[in-house]
Parts: sequence; structure tokens; C-alpha cells
Amino acid sequence: MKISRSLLLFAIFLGIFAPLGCTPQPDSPAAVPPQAGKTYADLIVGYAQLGAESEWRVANTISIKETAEQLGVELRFLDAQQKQENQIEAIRKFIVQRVDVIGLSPIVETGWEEVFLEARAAGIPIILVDRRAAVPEDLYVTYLGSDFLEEGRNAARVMADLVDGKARIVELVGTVGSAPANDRYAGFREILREHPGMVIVDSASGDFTRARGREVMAAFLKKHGSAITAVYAHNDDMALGAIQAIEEYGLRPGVDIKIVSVDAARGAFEAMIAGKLNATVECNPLLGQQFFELALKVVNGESVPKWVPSIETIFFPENAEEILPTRTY
Ligand code: GZL
Repeated sequence: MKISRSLLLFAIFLGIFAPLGCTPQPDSPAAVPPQAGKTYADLIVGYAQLGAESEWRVANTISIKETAEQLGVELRFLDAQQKQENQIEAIRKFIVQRVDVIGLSPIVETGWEEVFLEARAAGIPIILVDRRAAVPEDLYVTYLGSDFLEEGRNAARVMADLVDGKARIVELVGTVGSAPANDRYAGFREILREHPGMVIVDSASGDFTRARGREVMAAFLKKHGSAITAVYAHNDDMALGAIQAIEEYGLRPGVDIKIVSVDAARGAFEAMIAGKLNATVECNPLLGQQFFELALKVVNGESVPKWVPSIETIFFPENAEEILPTRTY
């Protein structure tokens, strides 16, 4: 059953503002003990970035670094190169250095309680950026980031419209154990329950990278061949890798096999213009300004919401060429 794209986007708008499931509600302010009125120039922020695995992550890092420069914040930035132990070590370094605030994008949801307790014992507030951590809510001040469940739901809604409710889908999952992978996986399946004609025939992790996305898609094609009619990729980098693998196999990505991904990075727009990608669900990496605004509020004892959600949309090939010049990542 095909529904109009405007109706689909209206449903998505409602989905953004509808009551949310397990993700923290963006309405329970978290007070932090007051400190003197600091300004950005007084602020010393430790940021434990998880890596540089995708276009999205590179844009996120640029946003954090450039905004710190513009605001005059002293930023101590450490890249964990996709290893949780390096992020934990970075947090411990920031504690020793007595930074004012610690920001991080947890590479996976679990394994943070001990080091977060150390930060709390040192009186240093933690702001989660981009990805959530599965810890008691009193161990971090606020979470700034997307509703990954809704991103997964939107990807399924878009795909159902694309394939008219009938598809044999292979799924490229993000980093195992990460909040975006867990929730995009769950959100997609939530909507698929309404479409019995859409079946996931295989699912494996491509770790959010283009290289692994290509390898996993090649393996799917070897196993299932042209029985595959659609790909759901948890990010654009893996989708671009899958596009390469589909062409190497001799099929037409975007035509023989429909592809829906997440992020809305530059590469996705280029692929849509080339007719090789059918839609990308936006996940905004440009969080620098919001992050430092929250950091300053927290240091000055102002209450902040427990969750600051990113507002996002969905992009399609029809207007990709017109929009591409306006994209900054
Ligand atoms: C999502 C972010 C994900 C992106 C990937 O907020 O954590 O990690 O979707 C990135 O591209 O690697």
C-alpha cells in the first residue's frame, strides 16, 4: 500500500514529538551544585571522542573542535580509536587534570559505571554526546543526541513505502553494543511488525565502516544472491560499501536492490544523485554549539534537561542535488 511522501513525513514529525519509549525523557531537569558565574573563556573541557570511523564521526569531531575555538573554550580532546579502554583512560586523565566538565560519546552502552563513579567522586559532571551509556541517570548530567529508535522506525517506514510492503531485506548493523546500533535495530523491527511482507533474511555488523559494509554485503550476496531486494544500513558509510559490493556482484544498487541508510552524510547525497541510494534518515553530528552551551550551564549550576534531542528529517533522491550544496558534512 503506497502512502504519499508528505503523509509519511507528517507521520515522522508526529513520531519525533510522540511520547518516547525507553530513552530518557527530555523533561526531567538535573540540577548541579552551583559554581561562580564562569564564562566560556574560563571553561576547561575534556572530550573523549570514540574514533574516526565514519563521515559522521569526522564531522562531529570538527564541530566540537571548531566550536571550542570559536568560543574560546580550553578543549582537551582525546581520540579513543574505537577502543572503550582508551575512552575510560581518557576520562581518568581528565579527572586528574581537574577539568570542569567531561564530554564523551560512549562507543558501547555498557562498562561505564566504575569510571563514571570516579568522575562523580571528583565532582566533575559528565555530559553524554551522541551516544547513551547504560548507567543510572544520576551518573551523568544530560544526554545530547538523537532518538535512534525513531531513526530505525523511520527507516522502516520509508522502506515499506519504497517496496510497497514486500521485501527480502539484509541488514548492516552498526558497532555491536552501541546505542545507535541497538536502537536502530529495534526501531526498524517495531515497524516491520506492521508489514508481514517485509522479511529480514540476514543481519550482521559492519561496525559503521565502509570497508566492513562492503565485505558483509558481498557475503550476503554470495549466500542469498538476487533473492535480496532491499538493504537497511545503520549508517551511510556501510551503505556506500554495500553499493560497491552490489555493483561488483552485477546488480544495480537503488534499482534491483533498494537501499535505506542513516546519517545523511555527503556521500549519501552523492549516491542518491547517482540513483544508487533510495533514502537516508538524518542523524545530526553538528553538536558542538549545543554541547558547549550545556557545559557552561552545568558548570554554572543551571538546571538542564536530562535529554536534549536532535531534530532530524529524512532525505530522498528527488531533491538531493538541490540540497547537497547546503550540507556541511
Ligand atoms: C550516531 C553515531 C553513529 C553514526 C555513524 O549518532 O553514533 O556513529 O550513525 C557513526 O556513522 O559511526
